[in-house]
Amino acid sequence: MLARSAVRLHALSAKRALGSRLASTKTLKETLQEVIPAKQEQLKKLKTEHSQTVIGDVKVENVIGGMRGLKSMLWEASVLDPNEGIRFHGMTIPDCQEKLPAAPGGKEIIAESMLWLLMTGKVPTEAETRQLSQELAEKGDLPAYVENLIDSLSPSLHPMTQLGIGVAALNHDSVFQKAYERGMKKTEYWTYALEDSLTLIARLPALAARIYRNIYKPGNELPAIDKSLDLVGNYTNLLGYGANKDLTEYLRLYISIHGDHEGGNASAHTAHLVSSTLADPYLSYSAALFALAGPLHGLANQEVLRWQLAMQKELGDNITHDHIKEYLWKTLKSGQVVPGYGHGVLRKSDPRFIALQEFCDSRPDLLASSTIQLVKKTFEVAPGVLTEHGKTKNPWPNVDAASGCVLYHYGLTEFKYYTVIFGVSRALGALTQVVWARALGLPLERPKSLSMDALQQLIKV
Ligand code: CMX
Repeated sequence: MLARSAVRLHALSAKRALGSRLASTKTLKETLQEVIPAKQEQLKKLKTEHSQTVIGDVKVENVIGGMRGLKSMLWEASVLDPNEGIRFHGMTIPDCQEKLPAAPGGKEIIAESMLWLLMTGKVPTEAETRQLSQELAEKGDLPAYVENLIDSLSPSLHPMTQLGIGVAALNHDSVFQKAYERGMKKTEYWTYALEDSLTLIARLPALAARIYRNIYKPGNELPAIDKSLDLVGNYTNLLGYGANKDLTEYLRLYISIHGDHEGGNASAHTAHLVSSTLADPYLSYSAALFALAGPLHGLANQEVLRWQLAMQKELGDNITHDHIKEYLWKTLKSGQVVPGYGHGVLRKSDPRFIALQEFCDSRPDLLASSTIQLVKKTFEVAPGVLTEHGKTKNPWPNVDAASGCVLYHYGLTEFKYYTVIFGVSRALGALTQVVWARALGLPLERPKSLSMDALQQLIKV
């Protein structure tokens, strides 16, 4: 009974949303409906004609080395080149900056245009982007039961733990889960996965901002979602920084270019694995957030700032290149990693780091900031030190070497919160995959594991 009324509600709200849109503008769902059949056909062909074609070897180093480099997952939205960095459906970050619509009055890519590109492989028009913003803003309010749940959590609980809890609880309203219980057809899976994914993305700003308010600004009033704003415009507003147009533009850029980084990174892979069990998008993305909360992954942006502030505290104001060198060696000799440097796949400077540096270079206040200057100076020294140290395969900076420091400059100084912003961003790519995995009918993930004895047996053969 409950299941049927939830499904009816889903159909009704979709109809209502459709009614209020511009008649000539296609929705994201309608555009997906058009592009899915060709992709399904492409997969069918690959399956029937090339299932047995060998594309690589499995070496012992893959099995004991965290599966690095093993080509074993289908991921449509983006591909990571070790030297050139990320491409979203073939588009580089500068391509996206040139072609994807910005917010009215803004210049940077917005989450909606990136989401449209990731989902459909197409550059959205201005009208399609605005319509998606409107759709998300209309779905953006948090249900009262999630507000109460988040308000009941201890402010000492890490913001990422709170985010994961909130996202998991949102599955109370999952239309995918309700439709599955009702016995939907496999061909319908993706439509419900899309509906849940859009609702989740829409609700992330209110959830993430509530966590921020509760922990750092208790007693502050949270504004209502502004139906005329884009997702990140609303997020900055809810965080209490809406008046800072530069910070809003920075977050638009950061959240868009950080939205997907192909499928093998721990958070994206976790979402894909969990959703392959047909767990709904909320549960799948909640699991991903706990992978993101690890210091070798998403927590690195918080760690970069902690590391940099400790360096500033120890070395004072006039920090020279030699000082930084010494501090880097001290970090390495104490057995710690240098946060913000190195990468599992990249072998050059991360283009996301470069895009954030360019953002800083275009603003005099950022250029004059001692925090941002220290990021630059560290970049001038760290690759040399890491190369001399000789362990990391990539001595160059990743996106996190810069991301948190810009937030810090703009007054968002609570760095334990930074990974939450990463979590809002990565939903774009991880949930795109959840929708496509259902549209393509990808199966349950189940790689073969081996014990050391079993591995040795195989080596003998
Ligand atoms: N500082 C010191 N040592 C480093 C290092 C760094 N920044 N990066 C790698 N190494 C070390 C590794 O710890 C490893 O040492 P052991 O052999 O003793 O285990 C060795 O170099 C080889 O590692 P690698 O193959 O180059 O890198 P991995 O694929 O194993 O790890 C990453 C990649 C990102 C976890 C690692 O470079 C690192 O810890 N960087 C610092 C944390 C960070 O910035 N993370 C953010 C990643 C960005 C993202 O999540 O998207």
